[in-house]
Amino acid sequence: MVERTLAILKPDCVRKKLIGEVTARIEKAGFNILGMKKIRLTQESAGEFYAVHKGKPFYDGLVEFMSSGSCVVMALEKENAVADFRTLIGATDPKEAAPGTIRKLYADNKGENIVHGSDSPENGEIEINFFFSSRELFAIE
Ligand code: IDP
Ligand code: MG
Repeated sequence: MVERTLAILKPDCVRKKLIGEVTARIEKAGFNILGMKKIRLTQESAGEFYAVHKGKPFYDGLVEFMSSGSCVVMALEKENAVADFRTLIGATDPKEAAPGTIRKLYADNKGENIVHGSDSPENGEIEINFFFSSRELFAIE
């Protein structure tokens, strides 16, 4: 099934000047980029985006990190996009990520792990709508 997933190139990705390399890997893996922009999350908006993790020990650090600099958000589309994107990025902790995955290649630790991917098609739609209006999404024609 053709699905959509949200990708966030996190502040560590932007600081390391890896926007181009990570985007190239995403395109080479077959994802269509429907929308893409640079944003800066406030602590409030980062907290809202990651509300599902509220109360977990890493939540405050996650909100701090995600609002510490700018991010690039992308709406991606592909057959089986959610699972395929998570395969491309690898496990949350780069130490556990498979060889050749984006997190294995570029991430420093479990918190600063370069990229976000949605965890279900339903959340993919919700997360894309968090950042993009329908007027900002364009199919490849
Ligand atoms: P995911 O990004 O692979 O879906 P989640 O469990 O949804 O992983 O966690 C969201 C984000 O919170 C992770 O990408 C990472 O930045 C951070 N995080 C998750 N678990 C930990 C942890 O144990 N220590 C530090 N940060 C964590
Ligand atoms: Mg997650």
